[in-house]
Amino acid sequence: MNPTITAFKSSPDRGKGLARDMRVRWALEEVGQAYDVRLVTFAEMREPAHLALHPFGQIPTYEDGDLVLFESGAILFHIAERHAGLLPADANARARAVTWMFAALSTVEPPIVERSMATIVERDKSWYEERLPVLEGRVRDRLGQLSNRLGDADWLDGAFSAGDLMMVSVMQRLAGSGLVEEYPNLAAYIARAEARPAYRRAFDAQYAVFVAASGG
Ligand code: GTB
Repeated sequence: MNPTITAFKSSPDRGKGLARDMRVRWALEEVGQAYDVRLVTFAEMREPAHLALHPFGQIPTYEDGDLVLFESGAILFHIAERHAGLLPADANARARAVTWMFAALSTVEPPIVERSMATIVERDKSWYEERLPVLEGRVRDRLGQLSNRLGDADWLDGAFSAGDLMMVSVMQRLAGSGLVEEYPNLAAYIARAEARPAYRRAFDAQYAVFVAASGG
């Protein structure tokens, strides 16, 4: 039996691959694990059947036999632990890769999401023009630090790992903002990750959902 993940039946990002099922799809593609997808509407996400899988009524979830997981970080970590390809064999290198996963989720993603949410829900507020530069400053702080650490390397710590997958995923939400382009090594890092065949397969699979939902 393949694991089953959930994803938006109709993603608000209109096929751009920004919803968090994308990082799970990408991880599964990287390790060569086939998977099934159950598409859910916003209404279905509030129903008891989905809340039994995800207490906060969100996507993605992950089901494999008796195991039910939510939180993209926990799901990615589980996939990376169970399969070769996303975490190094060496114990210390493995711990560092996990550290980058946490850094992506706890240190880099929050200011990016805060900025993104402001552009969606605060655009018509009186404070928006004043607040946006503050939020973008916080994003720039993190991108600058990450850029300094990455330097000329291809990946954050040796070979591509779950840490890179998560870090690239969180930065993708800045697409169209122009912020990543201020750090050419980060822009190249994201492009390098997006050129991976596993990423392309994952992207195409979620894009096919958008095409189908739009009647294409
Ligand atoms: N911490 C959780 C995780 O990492 O799994 C967060 C999960 C989460 O935020 N899920 C979102 C969700 O289910 C979808 S991915 N939202 C519905 C709800 O809360 O009711 C976040 C997302 C949504 C849309 C875009 N977009 O349109 O660009 C990007 C990202």
